[in-house]
Amino acid sequence: MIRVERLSIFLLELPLVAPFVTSFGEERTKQALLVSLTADGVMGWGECVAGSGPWYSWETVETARYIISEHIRPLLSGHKTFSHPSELPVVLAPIRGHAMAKAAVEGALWDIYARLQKRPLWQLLGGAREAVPAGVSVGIQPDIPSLLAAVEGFLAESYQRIKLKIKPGWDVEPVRAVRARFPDALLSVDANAAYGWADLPTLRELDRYGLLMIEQPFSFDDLLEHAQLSRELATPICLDESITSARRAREALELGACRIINVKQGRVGGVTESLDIHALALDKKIPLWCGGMLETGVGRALNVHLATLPGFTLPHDISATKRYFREDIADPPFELKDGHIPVPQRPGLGVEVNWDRLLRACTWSRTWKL
Ligand code: NPG
Repeated sequence: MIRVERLSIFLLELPLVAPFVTSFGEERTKQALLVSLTADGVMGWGECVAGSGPWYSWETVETARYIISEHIRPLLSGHKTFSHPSELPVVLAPIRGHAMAKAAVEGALWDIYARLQKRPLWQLLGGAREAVPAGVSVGIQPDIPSLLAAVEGFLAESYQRIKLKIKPGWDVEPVRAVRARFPDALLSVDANAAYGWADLPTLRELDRYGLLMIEQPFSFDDLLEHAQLSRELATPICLDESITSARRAREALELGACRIINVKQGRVGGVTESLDIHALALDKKIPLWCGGMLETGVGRALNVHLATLPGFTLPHDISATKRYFREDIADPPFELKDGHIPVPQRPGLGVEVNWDRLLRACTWSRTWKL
């Protein structure tokens, strides 16, 4: 039995090594929200993947801070004991939506659960890999030469898949240039919902470059139009933003809206929901991969453990720590080894929060006795 005693929230601000530009804007610093739970003297950590503004998702660090403090905390106080982390989503079910806020707390409970058993999390999830293939997501660059230089650097570091962020006006030309220079690279594109039917000629053009997938071309909450688009293109459509739960994943597959799913445990409401998507994907033979949200070492560790599951067969948006931060708040940093990220083998998430660095990056924190 896990008896949770304390809940803490930490808001952090960490400078990114380089600005990250997507179709919805530029990030220079990472605002992170970390959650810790204490049970039986053991502390577990979770990271909320919400951003500073409602651009990728409607959730933000501020909405998550509010939901965790004012709504999740009382539900936790009223429950307190868990025999398994998968019981938490049932306790939190009265709160509609707010997947990222819920997932952060569930992540901390999984960490405690595995630490109490002195086993690495991947073993308890049913993972079976010692290292996971690392891909890299390349933000929109100022020009083609900078893009080619960035891609060349990442390939030299042995990243297994290059994902190019695209938006109208920065799509066919960068893809053509990268494909011409690196004909054998595993290449995909991510539109973050920046296109519509009027862009069909552009999408057809992208269809000619042997891409592994086109990720979330249409609206963030659409399934139907993606199903229609899927029938127009040879390149598989991968959905990210549109898949907000296992139920949505089932609907997407039923409609033929995607042939690949990007799993972000935060976006779908936690590890338990991700495991449901994983079971569905295995059943339907749909390849999965783990997306990234520029997480600190805490969230990155959880992604690495999840990515060890057998249905996660494509390279992930899990890159080495140094690609994001000069100084992360968790140790040890994740490093690339032959294009793979080794899976932590110590108990729980297998990373330790460095309190000095955490407190230096912290802009607000609060602790409650449950
Ligand atoms: O490697 O963590 C990473 C970043 C991967 O491109 C990436 N993430 O749309 O998937 C995305 C994108 C993102 C980043 C979205 C930050 C929202 C915020």
